[in-house]
Amino acid sequence: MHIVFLELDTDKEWAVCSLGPAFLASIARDKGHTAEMLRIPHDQPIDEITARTREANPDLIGISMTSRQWLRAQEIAPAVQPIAPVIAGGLHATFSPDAILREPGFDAVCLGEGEAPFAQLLDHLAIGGTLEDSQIQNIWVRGGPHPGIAPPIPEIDTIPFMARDMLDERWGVVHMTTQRGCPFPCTYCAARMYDQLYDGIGKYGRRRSLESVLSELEHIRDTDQLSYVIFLDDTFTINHPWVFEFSKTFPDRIGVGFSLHARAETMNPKLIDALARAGCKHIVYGVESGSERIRREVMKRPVTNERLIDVFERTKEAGIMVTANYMMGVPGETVEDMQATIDLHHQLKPLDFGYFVFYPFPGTALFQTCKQRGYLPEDWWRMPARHDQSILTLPEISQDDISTKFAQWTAVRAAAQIERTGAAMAAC
Ligand code: B12
Ligand code: SF4
Repeated sequence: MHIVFLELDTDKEWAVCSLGPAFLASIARDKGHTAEMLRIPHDQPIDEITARTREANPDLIGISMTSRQWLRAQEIAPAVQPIAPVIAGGLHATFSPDAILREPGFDAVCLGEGEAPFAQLLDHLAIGGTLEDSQIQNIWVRGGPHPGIAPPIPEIDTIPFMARDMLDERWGVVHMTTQRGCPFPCTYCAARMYDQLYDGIGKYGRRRSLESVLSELEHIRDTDQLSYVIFLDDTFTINHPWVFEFSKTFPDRIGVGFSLHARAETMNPKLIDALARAGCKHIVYGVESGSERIRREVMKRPVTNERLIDVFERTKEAGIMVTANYMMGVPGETVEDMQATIDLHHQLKPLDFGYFVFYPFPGTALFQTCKQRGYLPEDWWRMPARHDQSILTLPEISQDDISTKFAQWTAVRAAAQIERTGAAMAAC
């Protein structure tokens, strides 16, 4: 069978594609099937997409979806479905399966971790079965009953390495995951919802052995090109013994620079120094709010501003570039709270930063809050998941207040760019 995954670019082409299909393509190829990825630009007309898909001649079409990709998927799925059955998966599909199966164009949705159910589905289709007569846990077929959820794969070292041709990687910059799941309870975060999906069924949080991670990197270096590693784990710095061991071994066995995402609360000076010595060049920290009240009461992140400032300083002192991510427009936030985030940013002084208007991802605790309190518009699932405009009607702040703050952040960014350019010119 030939499986075609459509990678739906939204506002821009990301440097790396969805990782889910890269794992599933490996599974399919191990079983003797073929798989390819068609990258779909955000403005490609539907008839061209249909023509490309028809030319690829799929037996099954897979679409991986974040909430932002969902609107585009609604346009594309009905157009390609006459060519082959369409199955959706990914974060958004897992937490909004009923909304997806209500729309035309989707034959099935894969809930949660995809490797085992996808393998079973391929086995079933390969012997002449159909999606309709499949009865596979985690694969919810249109019109059928909820399929139930199987436990996640207990030992993630057994999952085959990603099929890297599906990721569109360039110049030897490779993307890696060393774990699945995150133990923290942030109320706005979609990633941690997997824990709730598997509550009472199995443990979603699992880390690969160091040996598995290093041998994948050595394999890439020996067979292709390896110049830099981007670790995409939600929080690379949980499980300190693992991270210290990694920091000792990585320079000798791999010896290239790398970047990672971390939660500031997990950092300490020893860990920062160990990572810097191992080749860490860049850390992305989620700060989210400058208001300790909002972090503590709304986001379930009871860290102090003082601690954040300290971690940022120590990271920079160790020679690691820092990016901070901020959010605005969460329930309970006031205009003063949003300003506190900008004020904290000026104290943290990261090299780079991202600023996002809060969007309530389905399945999260804050999504439930918004739903219960009537903050969500009725047709929220048909609206784009944007990061520059709020879809919520909040009692404390208006959509205009949020847009004004977003514009203020844009001005902060412009000023930072001018400052950087000035510093670079002065250094010349
Ligand atoms: C790596 C990453 C990226 C990468 C790759 C994206 C991707 N989808 O893989 C890049 C850099 C492109 C990216 C960009 C963005 N991301 Co991002 N990203 C992640 C991150 C940290 C890891 C994803 C990952 O590697 N997962 C590992 C794989 C194995 O898991 P998986 O994706 O769930 O896939 C499994 C199953 O879902 C299933 N499956 C997946 N696809 C399919 C398809 C089919 C057909 C089937 C059958 C099964 C299946 O099988 C897979 C294997 O088990 C997650 C956090 C997280 N833990 O999920 C955030 C996350 C997915 N990103 C998020 C967001 C918000 C964004 C951005 C909007 C960022 C921004 N603010 O601009 C953009 C949007 C990208 C887009 N195109 O829409 C949110 C999405 C929330 C939501 N409900 O939509 C997450 C959950 C972060 C968060 N904490 O909330 N991101
Ligand atoms: S630490 Fe990051 S990945 Fe983990 S729950 Fe919080 S926001 Fe999500």
